[in-house]
Amino acid sequence: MALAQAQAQAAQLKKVKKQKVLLMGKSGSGKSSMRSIIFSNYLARDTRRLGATIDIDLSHVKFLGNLTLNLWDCGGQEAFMENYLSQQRAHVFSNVGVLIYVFDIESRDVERDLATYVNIISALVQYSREAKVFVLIHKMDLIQSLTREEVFDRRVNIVRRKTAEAVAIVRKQKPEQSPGTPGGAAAAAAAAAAALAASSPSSILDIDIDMQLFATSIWDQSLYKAWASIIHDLVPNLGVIETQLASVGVAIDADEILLFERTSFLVVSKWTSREGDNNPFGDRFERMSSILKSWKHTCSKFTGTPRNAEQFSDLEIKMGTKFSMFVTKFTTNTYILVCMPPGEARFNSAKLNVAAARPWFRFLDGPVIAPSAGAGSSQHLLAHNSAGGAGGVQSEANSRPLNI
Ligand SMILES: Nc1nc2c(ncn2[C@@H]2O[C@H](COP(=O)(O)OP(=O)(O)OP(=O)(O)O)[C@@H](O)[C@H]2O)c(=O)[nH]1
Ligand SMILES: [Mg+2]
Repeated sequence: MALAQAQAQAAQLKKVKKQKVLLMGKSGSGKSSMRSIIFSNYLARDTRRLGATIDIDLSHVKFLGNLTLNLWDCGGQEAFMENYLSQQRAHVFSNVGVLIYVFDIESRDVERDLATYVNIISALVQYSREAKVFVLIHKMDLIQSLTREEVFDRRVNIVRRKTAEAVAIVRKQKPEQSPGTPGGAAAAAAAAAAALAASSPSSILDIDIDMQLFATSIWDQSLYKAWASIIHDLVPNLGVIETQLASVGVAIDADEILLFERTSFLVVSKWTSREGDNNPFGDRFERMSSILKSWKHTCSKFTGTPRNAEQFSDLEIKMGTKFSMFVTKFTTNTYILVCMPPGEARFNSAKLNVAAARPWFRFLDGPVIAPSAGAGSSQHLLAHNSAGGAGGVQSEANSRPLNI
């Protein structure tokens, strides 16, 4: 039984996942800006220099070792949008894993924006019914902070209503009619609807869109919260990562552990102790992403190295009797942040043990060749726990990090 489980887990660790991610929304809404900040180390102010995207800017973002995001940054000028909905309809909307739709909250033509959104959702539902939808209500920094929540809530209600409308359009769509799409597009849309209806006639009726909405701005950490949620569901082997992080956390008696992807500094996974759960700062995860990204930029500025270069391998913060924390290069594709209760010996021991745990997270860097490497790892770390409290942990005096 255990062997079968280990084999299944090992097979999973070998898989490389590709995801088509559509980034859509009106021209100037901020799509390329957020993409450049998250994946290309741009500063928010650098985005003012970005030109409008022409047609589709396709990029392949390698996220960890076994996830590739095929990011389709779709220029939002009207002529392009019409083209995606007509001539390029099947090409753009087929096999989509995630649609990220960006609304500019300051847009003057809300009705028109919403009408376009409805058309996009209808096309998505026709071609990629299983796709997840993330709606970002963007440029929230332009709204007075006192009314931000209210403005966001109002927009959420409208978007949800419009999404339901889009689904209703697809439900009603007869094979021979396709509203709102001209010429060849009508034929393409009708054919798709017909194929969908023929394959499973009842399934059109229970279209249920998996949708999440976020208020975002490139000027604060809200962008990291939204994008961490987007990638969270896409990361392969998340269960394995979570289990192993928990094992490390318990073994070293940490308050909290965060695992970051090394370029974007998005939180891939986290573990919090019961004590750590009392932390009142619910936005600390995205704040840490934002702080570490800024730290990286500062390092680059003062060392004269390119922003994309690896800027630091270790960062330690000791806050007297409150807490201590370290961020360290973990695997090739990740950094790990460990927050500990105060205490020098505990801190040093945690650093050694985190270094010793590295080999068991090697699967984060790519498909695992030897099945035992990933599969055995959680058992090994759990053995540390079951040894009972600090007894299972390597102590500072007698431990050495593994040579890897
Ligand atoms: N105030 C504010 N401005 C933003 C924000 N995000 C992006 N911008 C600005 O909006 C402008 C347009 O951003 P882009 O990212 O080029 O817009 P886009 O959606 O890619 O536009 P197209 O490529 O034409 O579809 C830039 O000047 C950005 O600096 C934000 O959160 N707040
Ligand atoms: Mg753009």
